[in-house]
Amino acid sequence: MTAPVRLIPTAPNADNIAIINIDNPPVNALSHAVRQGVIDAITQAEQDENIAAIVIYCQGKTFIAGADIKEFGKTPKEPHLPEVLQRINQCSKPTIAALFGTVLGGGFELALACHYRVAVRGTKLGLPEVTLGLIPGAGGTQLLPRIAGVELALTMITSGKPQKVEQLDSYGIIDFLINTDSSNKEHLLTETILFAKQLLEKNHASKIITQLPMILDSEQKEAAHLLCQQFRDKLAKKSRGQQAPQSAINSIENSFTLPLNEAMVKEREYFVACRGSTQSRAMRHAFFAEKMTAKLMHSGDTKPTPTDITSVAVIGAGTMGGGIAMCFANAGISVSLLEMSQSNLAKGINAIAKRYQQAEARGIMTKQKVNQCMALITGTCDYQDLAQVDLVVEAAFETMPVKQQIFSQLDKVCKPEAILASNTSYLDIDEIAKATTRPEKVVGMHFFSPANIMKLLEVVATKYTDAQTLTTAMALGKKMGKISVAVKVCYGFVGNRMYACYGREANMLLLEGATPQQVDNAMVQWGMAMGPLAVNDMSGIDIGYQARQANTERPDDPTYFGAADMLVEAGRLGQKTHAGFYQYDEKTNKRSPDDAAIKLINAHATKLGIKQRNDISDEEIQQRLIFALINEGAYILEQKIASRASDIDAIWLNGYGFPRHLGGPMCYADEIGLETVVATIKKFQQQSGNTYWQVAPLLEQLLAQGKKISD
Ligand code: 3H9
Repeated sequence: MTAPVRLIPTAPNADNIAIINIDNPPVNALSHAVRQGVIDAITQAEQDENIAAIVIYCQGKTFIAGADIKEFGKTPKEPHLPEVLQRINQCSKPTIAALFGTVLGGGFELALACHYRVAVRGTKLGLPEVTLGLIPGAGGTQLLPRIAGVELALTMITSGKPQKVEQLDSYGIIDFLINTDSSNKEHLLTETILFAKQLLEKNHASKIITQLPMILDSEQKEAAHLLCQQFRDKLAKKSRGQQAPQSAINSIENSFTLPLNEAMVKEREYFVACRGSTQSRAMRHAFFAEKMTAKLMHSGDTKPTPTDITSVAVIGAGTMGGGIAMCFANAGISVSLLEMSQSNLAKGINAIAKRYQQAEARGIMTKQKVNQCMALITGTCDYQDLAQVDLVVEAAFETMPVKQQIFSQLDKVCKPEAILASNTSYLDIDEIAKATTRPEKVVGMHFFSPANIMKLLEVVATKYTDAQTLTTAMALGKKMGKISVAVKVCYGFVGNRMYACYGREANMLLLEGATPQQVDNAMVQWGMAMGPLAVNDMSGIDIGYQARQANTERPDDPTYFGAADMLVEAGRLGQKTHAGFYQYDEKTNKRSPDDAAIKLINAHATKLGIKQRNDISDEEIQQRLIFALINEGAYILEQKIASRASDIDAIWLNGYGFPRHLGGPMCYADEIGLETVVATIKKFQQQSGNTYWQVAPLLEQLLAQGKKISD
């Protein structure tokens, strides 16, 4: 194994300039070997009299993208990153970082510790630590505000969002911006060496960090405190329940109240506390769970290469079909949108144009990008126009006869190698595939609404889908920026099947005497983005009602979704009728509790012979909804509908607003312990006496073996 860090004592055409060459694929993370290697290289360069300046340069696709996240769960090993950065900064010879790619976390901190920074256009700089439940732990909260100001530091550190160097031009972070992009890395190296030569010619010395100014007068200090408070208040709502953003603000505040060395010590304390927290463990789990979804379990040795998809068709120009068409267009793929009539088609395309206009108005997309996307979308009412597309996604009505008829028609007109995908949320895709002569090329691509916004894509393999088709659908998802998770066929697949158990308990609790706002508040308090009943009102209670009516596997139990079904039959469909579990103001759509709904639910409970109680606690609501999810997730794993527990977590994090700092339902189960989970499920089974609370055998088995779900 070659060392990941090498000192090249003489750069091309510059005898007195050394290069510290870092080569640690895939993203040059600051693993222990890299940290040690950098210290050794700096020491060696300092001792070498022939070396006058040092360029830090990386091989591969990016400059250092941060600390090695895999090491965070292990015993920390010296040298720690702050020590490495201090060594770089206190080096008596100028150190210059040559930046390209995604310069993130510890990578950006290392660059800030260098005396100078050179970058190519398009380089992204960021401190994404909060997305991992951390704060920058090697000077980021001190160096960034000192170099670029408190406001930028607060924005970048608390959002975790990287920014392009061009956007940061006026902040004094980059000393020299090269007018090429990272595709020309040799040019970056040549220009950085030239920059170093010029520094030496002009006799520029090292810029030791302790000399960085951060002197604010009392007025400026007051303004900076106020800004910190504004961020605190904003993030208390936006990142509800998360520790890291608040710790980051505290640490940034130290940058103008404490001397650098003291503030650095405090930063490290905050970092270490965050690193050891359950929140950070859960968020690191989420990071790797999302990366893992892309790794398909292949039965053979050969891994199929995805087919290149350059043109697609979408059947149905409704809200879902339109959103799916936008996903393809956004990824630069041409889309043919098929509708039954010209008027429906015109309506669908107009709706897409409106959504793009909104994106442009909000500054999410440029006019140029909107025009490019719209130019990629064409409409047709003729199936023959789909003869040459590489892939079709059907997003038509959710009934088996309609889907089978569409697939049979597609099979006749599409080229033999075309992939035929269905966006069905519940229906048996094995049955849909049978309507074609190419069942191996049929797959589910289950988008979540709004399709152009939601990150999740369930890629559903039928029992006929071949590896090539599955790999292609997964790769296409990635190209569209989705978290694609491969799952197998069952009613509702992974996400909606679990959601049915969650919704079932929410509805049951209403019949038992909880109010809609009590259920929703308890779940929001627990960390969900929205309460289940408010979500149901938003999407339309009738959608689930119709799906349950069509489901032949639906339990023969009038209490099952009894409250929701009764409300639909009473004409209360949710926001669209201004009445559902709540009432909605006709003008503003503002939600408020509705006594009429509560009366209807209570009367229905009496009709069903359910004795209501007034002792339902928030804890009971939270446990019943979340443990129902965990139990169903365990059945799903046992039945191999999902390949890994972490895939289930990725689905819930990206499709259902599960709080990231709790890592997903299966991660959460491991965190609280299977003993508690199993004992509580058994208690609910005893209390309810119904069959919904049968403990999944997998949970019992893991508990008996002393294992976790993630093992
Ligand atoms: C930090 O720096 C703390 C410091 O402040 C203080 C320390 C004291 N470590 O995403 P990709 C792996 S916190 C380990 O598919 P892309 C990833 O798992 C860190 N592994 O590529 C995957 O592995 P595999 C702050 C990492 O081109 C492979 O690399 N930094 C790390 O689409 C390729 O990843 C971050 O949070 C890592 N840091 O995107 C950056 N990063 O092939 C996190 C990646 O086995 N990383 N891997 O599945 C990213 O945002 C993206 O990976 C990046 C590349 C944009 C860099």
